Amino acid sequence: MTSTLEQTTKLNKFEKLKAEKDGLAVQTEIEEFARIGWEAMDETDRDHRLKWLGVFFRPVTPGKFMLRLRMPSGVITSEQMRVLAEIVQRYGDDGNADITTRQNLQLRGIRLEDVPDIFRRMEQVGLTSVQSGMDNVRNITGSPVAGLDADELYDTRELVKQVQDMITNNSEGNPEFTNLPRKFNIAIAGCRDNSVHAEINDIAFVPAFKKDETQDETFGFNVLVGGFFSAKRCEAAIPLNVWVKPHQVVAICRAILEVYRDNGLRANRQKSRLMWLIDEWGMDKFRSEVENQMGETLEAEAEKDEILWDKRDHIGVYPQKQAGFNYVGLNVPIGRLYANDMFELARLAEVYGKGEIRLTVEQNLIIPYISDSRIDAFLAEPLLERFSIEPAPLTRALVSCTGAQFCNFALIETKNRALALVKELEAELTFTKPVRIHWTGCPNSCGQPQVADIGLMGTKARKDGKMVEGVDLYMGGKVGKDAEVGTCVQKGIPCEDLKPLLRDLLIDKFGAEAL
Ligand code: SRM
Ligand code: SF4
Repeated sequence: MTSTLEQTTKLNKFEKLKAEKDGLAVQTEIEEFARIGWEAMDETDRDHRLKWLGVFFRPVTPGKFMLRLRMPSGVITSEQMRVLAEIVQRYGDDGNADITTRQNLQLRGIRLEDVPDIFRRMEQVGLTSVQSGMDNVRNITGSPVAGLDADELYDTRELVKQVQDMITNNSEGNPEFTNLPRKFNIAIAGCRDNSVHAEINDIAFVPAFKKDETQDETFGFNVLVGGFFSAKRCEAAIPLNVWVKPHQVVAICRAILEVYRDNGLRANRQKSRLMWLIDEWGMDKFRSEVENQMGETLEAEAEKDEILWDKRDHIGVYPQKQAGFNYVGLNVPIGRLYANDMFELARLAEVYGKGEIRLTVEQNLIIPYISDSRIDAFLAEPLLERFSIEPAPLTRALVSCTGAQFCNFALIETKNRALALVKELEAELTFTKPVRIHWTGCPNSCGQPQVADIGLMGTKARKDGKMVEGVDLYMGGKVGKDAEVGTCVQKGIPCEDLKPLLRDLLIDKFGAEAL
């Protein structure tokens, strides 16, 4: 029989560090870490285990940590936004916040000595960052207009919250789910336009009706599983062939997570995401293990789902289902917010709305509940000159991952370069519609180049015999109804040669015209 020690020595670095000490154990040590400082800390705790609390050591900016929150369905109140603004304001030029591709916020410039106090202040306003990194379930996404959209089929906010609460034990931290084989993504869609990119999640719930015995339509979700992007492999989620009612969502998430936790492949980090287990077992076995874990037989999937629309970006003014009220989507170029922006957004949401802000997976935001009579005054607010409701067509749909400014995986600078390039192209071309350009700094694909019209993935390219920053070009990503994952069509384009190439592409394939 192999001893535990022998087993541990065969494990890869990450399995080893989790076996030695659960990531969440640092929860009780955070005061001590804050006291001794990051330089004196055990490196494994600092570089890895702190991520279980959402605190990310940044080798690019040592001593200035990133704090990744959890924001179920991307909903944040003015009060919460103000607390986060105060947190980043303290760090002057180092402090800012990025809206992420999972409807979430990441704060920059955080000093370790402040973390215990930051956590206390977050807790007071109902915010948490627990289990937001490493081998945990990421922020759970839902429609950003849930509860507002007259055409929604189901308001998923409460379900998203319940799933988060189950996974995190109501934000206390939950050792049941702190040692998954790898990261894990969940999305719950209640609208018709697939606003969550269901297809790129490990579990996705998509709306679907079934007829009951009396031929009445009952609302539920078809369940998709195994979608993911990684440097080595990208897969769209595939049907579990199961349909669940809303009240079964938490239970099936729990069952899938338990099956994955206990059986998922752990030897090779590149082959540990859920789809690899599904490959190994086949879908029938996977489904029956999930049913065993739940202790019930699940209904087969509904014949068709209700994702029938193109994806909306929500930028602009839209009437809500609540008569007399509107939600207004603002474009936040490359998702970056500074403390003053955050204070101002909190104020605007309170003065004109009901103190609520929503974030989108396109790294933009929405302020709901603005009454018809207040719309004109709201639109005249100075912040809307920068966070526009009518941005230029490329800026409107631009998404970018963090890139080299803060991320040590990055092969290239992304956010600033992305913005500068679309500004130049917008000055030279006219467009009939927005073109969705997504930048990602390395093959990890955090900026989701595979869902874009034009996806750009950082790489090293060769120019005049020298290695320079470059991109691989992705095309064919389709979102909304019949979503499809795009693929690489050209490799190794030096960034300095990109502008003419994109210009031609926009003219040839997307109907742009030279000015
Ligand atoms: Fe990501 C790792 C940023 C969405 C796939 N991702 C990282 C790290 C934590 C790496 C690191 O430690 O530096 C990045 C932090 C950089 C920083 O300082 O900001 C990072 N990922 C991001 C964010 C912030 C990009 C953005 O600018 O919006 C997104 C945060 C979402 C959130 O709120 O939790 C983000 N990452 C994604 C997505 C998109 C999605 O979920 O829809 C993906 C592809 C989908 C997927 O995971 O299936 C993604 N990130 C990865 C991977 C590759 C995973 C894999 O299975 O191989 C890594 C690397 C890893 O986990 O080993 C990674
Ligand atoms: Fe960093 Fe790469 Fe993710 Fe961009 S895609 S945030 S460079 S890990």
